[in-house]
Amino acid sequence: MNDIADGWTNLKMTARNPGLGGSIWYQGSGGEGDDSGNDDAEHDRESGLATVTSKPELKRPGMYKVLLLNDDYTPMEFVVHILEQFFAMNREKATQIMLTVHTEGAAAVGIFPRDIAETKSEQVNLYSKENDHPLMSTIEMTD
Ligand code: TYC
Repeated sequence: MNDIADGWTNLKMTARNPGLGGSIWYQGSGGEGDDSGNDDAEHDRESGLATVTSKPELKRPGMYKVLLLNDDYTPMEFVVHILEQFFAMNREKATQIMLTVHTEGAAAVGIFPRDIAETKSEQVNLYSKENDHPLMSTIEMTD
């Protein structure tokens, strides 16, 4: 077993390592109670304590799509400008994505950690409002 934490892997907790993992420890063959997913008991060679490893409590943060929504009024050139400025696209890519939104109704324009996706979407909506265009973006969790 590899107990070196990589930031996401759970730590094994023993009497000497009362860590964050929430594991339990017990002596001998007590055996009472439901250790909910902790059936991977092993014997601690030094102390004679049986240790149980809990299931990981940290989950990798999800990624979020920033979606751009079509409307009937925002000028195409303004949408291209948004995609260049906020999503670092070149003119050709920005034009292609803008036309996809125009014809399909919406398209993902980038995938980011949640905070960054939220900020980008808010920036687009604010900048559009400041320029009197109804262009809207939103975010959506990836699968
Ligand atoms: N449908 C708009 C027009 O015909 C163009 C447009 C494209 C608007 C993409 C919004 O997200 C958008 N002027």
